[in-house]
Amino acid sequence: MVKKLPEGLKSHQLCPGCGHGIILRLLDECFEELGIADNKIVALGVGCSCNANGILGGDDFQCAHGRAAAVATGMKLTRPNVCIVSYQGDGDAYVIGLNETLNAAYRNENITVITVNNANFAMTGGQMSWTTLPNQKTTTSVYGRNCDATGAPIHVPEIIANNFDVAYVARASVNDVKHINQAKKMIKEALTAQMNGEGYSLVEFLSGCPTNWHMTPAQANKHIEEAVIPEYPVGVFKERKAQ
Ligand SMILES: Cc1ncc(C[n+]2csc(CCOP(=O)(O)OP(=O)(O)O)c2C)c(N)n1
Ligand code: SF4
Repeated sequence: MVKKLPEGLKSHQLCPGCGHGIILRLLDECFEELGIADNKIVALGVGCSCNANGILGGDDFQCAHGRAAAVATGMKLTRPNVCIVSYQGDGDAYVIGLNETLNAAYRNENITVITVNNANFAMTGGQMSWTTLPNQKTTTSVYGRNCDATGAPIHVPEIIANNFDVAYVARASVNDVKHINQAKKMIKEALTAQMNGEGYSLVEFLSGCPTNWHMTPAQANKHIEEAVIPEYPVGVFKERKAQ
């Protein structure tokens, strides 16, 4: 069965096997199915996430690197009835923009943050990120990440869920059909939490980057199952329904 593409979705220039394409399609499907395709703005991080600019239907805004959660906060305060979503890579949201990410969660801003964790700074050529796995080779950890020197992989969803009074936090994966179906439900829960005024929601996606991982798309999906998910468990970490 061929599934109809969401109305506004356009073709893209991402690498074959890149997780961004699947995540953006899921996002567009959720906007359409929740009836908010014409009542949402996406605040874009800098990175391969910028490609969303030409893919997603409707309004988006290109933010400075790391600042999408702060921009989304401003959008929501001035347009409280519009669904506001930030779409950011792990380097954008968890390294250069960690301050903005945590502060928006700390204040329980009524926005939805989508992060794409591909364990590296992809757009700039595959440098080490805070999410890079122990011993993972990148262009700035050529012998493999040494956590004694660099610190260990960061688990931002767990930090937020365990410390802040927010509405919804989850981690998804798009490496196989089972996870893709689960991921779509998580996006809908996060967007619904915002539309119900429950507060901050975040969904992190584990996403393959075959180009910088030097793998085929199939190898990248297998790598997510065998190496990435054991470090970053998939699941719902916080779910608060409206009182
Ligand atoms: C202030 C600033 N510093 C650095 C850069 C260079 N830069 C552009 S994209 C990027 C990495 C993005 O990585 P990530 O957020 O993980 O997204 P990905 O490309 O992996 O999807 C960097 C460092 C920039 N554009 N602006
Ligand atoms: S470099 Fe990686 S994250 Fe960027 S488009 Fe290619 S596969 Fe996707």
